[in-house]
Amino acid sequence: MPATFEGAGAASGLRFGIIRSRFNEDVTKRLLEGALDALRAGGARDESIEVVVVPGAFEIPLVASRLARSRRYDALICLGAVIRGETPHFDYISAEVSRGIARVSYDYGLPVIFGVLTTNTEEQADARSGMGKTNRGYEAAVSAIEMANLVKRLAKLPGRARHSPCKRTR
Ligand code: INI
Repeated sequence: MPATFEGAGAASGLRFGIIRSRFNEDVTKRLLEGALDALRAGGARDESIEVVVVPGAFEIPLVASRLARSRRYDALICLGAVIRGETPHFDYISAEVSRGIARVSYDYGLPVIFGVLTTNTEEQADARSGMGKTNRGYEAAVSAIEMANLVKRLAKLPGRARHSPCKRTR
């Protein structure tokens, strides 16, 4: 059987950064509560969690990039709510925030989890930020724990020995 790698494990001993946008604040505060519930349930201590608040979802990637650059965290969790009914530029904001978050993740080799709701209505946003495990913030934090453990595990895999160039003999 081939070796299989999964990110099983707890959140204890890991550091998490959370970026929460203030736009649609009722929703994003509930996403934050969900994320904190999942991290605490996984064994994370409050001292290992830091929360940064930004004005809107559009600003999330910049702060994610700054936090990733600090090398202070094992995973970042991005929480926001973009609701179509409220803006003609819904498509621009949701495209940029998703692209930006993915880019930070690839650039830094760090799990940067997409916990941004993009919904057509406020009702849909409410439904995805309620109590319990279907809260998108809760789900995002569960993914963050899994990915932080997986990336740590993969980092310990030995690489292949490099070919050393032949020495010239006279
Ligand atoms: N930001 C959001 O997070 N959600 C929205 O639904 C939203 N709407 O509707 O416009 C929104 N706009 C603000 C945007 O994210 C930036 O903060 C703003 O454009 C300043 O750069």
